[in-house]
Amino acid sequence: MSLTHTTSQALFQRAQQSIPGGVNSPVRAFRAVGGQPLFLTSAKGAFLFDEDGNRYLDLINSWGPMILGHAHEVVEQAVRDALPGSLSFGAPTRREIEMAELIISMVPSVEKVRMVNSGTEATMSAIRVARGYTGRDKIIKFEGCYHGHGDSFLIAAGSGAVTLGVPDSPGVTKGVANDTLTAPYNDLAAVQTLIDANPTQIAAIILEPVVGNMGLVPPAEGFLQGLRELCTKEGIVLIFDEVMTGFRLAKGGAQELYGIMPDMTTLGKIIGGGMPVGAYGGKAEIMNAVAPAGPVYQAGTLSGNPIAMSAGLAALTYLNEHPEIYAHLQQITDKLVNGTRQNLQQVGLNYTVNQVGSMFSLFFTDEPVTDFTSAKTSSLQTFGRYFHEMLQRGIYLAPSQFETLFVSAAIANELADEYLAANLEALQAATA
Ligand code: KE4
Repeated sequence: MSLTHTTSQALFQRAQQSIPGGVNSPVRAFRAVGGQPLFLTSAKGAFLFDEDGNRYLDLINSWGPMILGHAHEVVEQAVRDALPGSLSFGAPTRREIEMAELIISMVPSVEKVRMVNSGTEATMSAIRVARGYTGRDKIIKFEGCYHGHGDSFLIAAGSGAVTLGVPDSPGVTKGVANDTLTAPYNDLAAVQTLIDANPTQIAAIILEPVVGNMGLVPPAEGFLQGLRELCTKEGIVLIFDEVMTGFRLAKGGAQELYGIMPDMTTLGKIIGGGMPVGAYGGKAEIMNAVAPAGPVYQAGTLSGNPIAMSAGLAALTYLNEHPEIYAHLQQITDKLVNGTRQNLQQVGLNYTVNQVGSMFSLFFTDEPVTDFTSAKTSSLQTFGRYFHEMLQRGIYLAPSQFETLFVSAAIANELADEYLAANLEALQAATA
């Protein structure tokens, strides 16, 4: 049965007349996998519905936020309750205090937190604060990690940047690029070399404590602890970018899972329950450098927006009060990953599958994937064929090899079976 996409195709033609590339975020355009993007109309639980009436099992979940599943009653009701009170004031509200207090109670290292409107705003602001707090200019990031589209991060960036072949984007000035040093992920020696070559000049090291943006790459044994020790020794601010991992890998994110305390944490995605919310926080001593408490300026018209806070508070409160969700996510994702490995064996393939909690990636390479270089040994052509074979079977994957999949609590065992049946057929078809 071949799904038809005629309405999506017509909408995509029309969209390209008024929106660059027809999309409001590049990775959505299917450039990495070929074909044309689907235009969606609605979603409920584990399913998405497109303009042609097709139903898909969702393994992106809006790139992470929809951990409870789509249109969850608790989040929807919270938004309905907030709507009559106007959408925005641009003045402080009680809900922002409740949100800050809840984040501080859930994320081990956060003593103070500032709300913003996206993960990019959170990471841009966090490095500015680290630079202002230390008086130093340079930062270290890791090849293949993505921290949003801030100029300082579009150097050897992952996610959509590498998917589109622009890991170093035009428009980023040499001055900015000179202050961003890069090292291979999981390579402590390379970090030490950069520190030795730039004594007392490095303000921050920022990383995805579990990488999602080159596909899923876990931290090697001792990597996070090693970075923690280096930063403590050198007076460098250690920033965990938990925009993806925050509230997903545990209530307290990767820092809870691995027991490592960063100096600052950036958050996004799940924090807004599907609404545009980001946040950055950390040690009070550092966060007190943020205006108006301190001199480092950062602002936002819609920061702490009452509707967005209502959605985020509902989602985080539900996760905080239902820790059994994390056990369910682990069980379902283990089933998906173990089943995929069995399918690979059945079709005689030795591809790599990486997983941490409810995030996983199938890499179309026989090599272990531990950093950007090894991730890039994947066959993008075979991945593209596999992506469309799964789409035709009603499974909606991330349209890029260099993205992770996100499991939602709405995916139950029988849906995992549906995924695995499609996975076996799609692997056979894509590699025939
Ligand atoms: P946003 O500005 O997109 O809210 O967050 C940027 C960001 C920061 N840090 C990490 C670790 C991230 O993964 C992201 C954004 N993730 C991508 C998915 N790889 C968002 C999807 C997109 O770009 O459309």
